[in-house]
Amino acid sequence: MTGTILITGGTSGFGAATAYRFNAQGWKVIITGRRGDRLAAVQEDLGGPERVHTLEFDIQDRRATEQAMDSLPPAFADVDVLVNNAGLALGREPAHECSLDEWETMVDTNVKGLLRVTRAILPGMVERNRGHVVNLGSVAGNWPYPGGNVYCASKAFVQQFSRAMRSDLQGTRVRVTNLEPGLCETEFSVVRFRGDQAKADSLYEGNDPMIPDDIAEIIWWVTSLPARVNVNSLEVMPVTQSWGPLAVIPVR
Ligand code: NDP
Ligand code: 8X3
Repeated sequence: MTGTILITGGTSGFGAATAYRFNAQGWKVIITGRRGDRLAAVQEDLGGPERVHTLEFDIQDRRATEQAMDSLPPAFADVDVLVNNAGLALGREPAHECSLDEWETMVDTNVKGLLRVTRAILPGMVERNRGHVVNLGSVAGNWPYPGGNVYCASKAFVQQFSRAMRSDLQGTRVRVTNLEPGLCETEFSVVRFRGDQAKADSLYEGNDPMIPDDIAEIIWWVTSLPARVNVNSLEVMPVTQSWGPLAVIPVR
């Protein structure tokens, strides 16, 4: 089967890897992001404008997002798979020391951006009675950790929104999956540590993290299962990662 996939955040990491994975299977690909040079490079690499349509906008901007979704040319307008992937974490400080601006950036991107794109694309899927929304949740939506605060909360939102959307879509053939990865080496940590590459590298070094192709393969798998099957949620970690004990420490 081939079709059209829209991937938000297609300029790096999971999004770019997913664009390559689906392109290799003959799918038409729409990628979005703020970095126009990256969008152009992926488009050129994957066969040009007939195979890849690019949309350059900031997903925090509601009007720009709606305009971008409305601008899809007819050849790319019937989206079969939507991967709500654009997102970020900013900082690892405890809640009482965090920047309110950074908290709002995470909410505007991970929560509001995802809602805006979904609201624009979902009606067409329901009308055509086919489609699959894959949301990028995270282990952070399942398990709290120190310094995760708003990032964890944003991914918990994505998890529950995915489930609730499934309930709304019952009776249609539109599928919803919340994919919940753990440690995977992308630009995610450089962004989180505000450009500190050494700090980001130290998180991955020696830990054999997952790589973006692993996630792209999982997205390919969940979307190519028989149409009767819906993977509701899927948590994946590198073998090197698991849970820690609940913490008990004396109060000061
Ligand atoms: P990357 O930093 O490599 O990619 C993030 C993507 O999101 C980029 O394409 C970026 O595009 C896009 N993006 C971020 N902010 C905006 C914005 N304001 N407007 C438009 N696009 C935006 O990270 P990952 O590939 O790792 O992350 C992808 C998703 O997976 C995120 O939602 C993340 O939370 C989640 N995730 C990541 C994990 C990991 O360990 N890496 C684990 C679990 C979940 P551009 O900068 O060009 O705008
Ligand atoms: C990214 C995984 O553990 O850094 O969503 O929050 S984690």
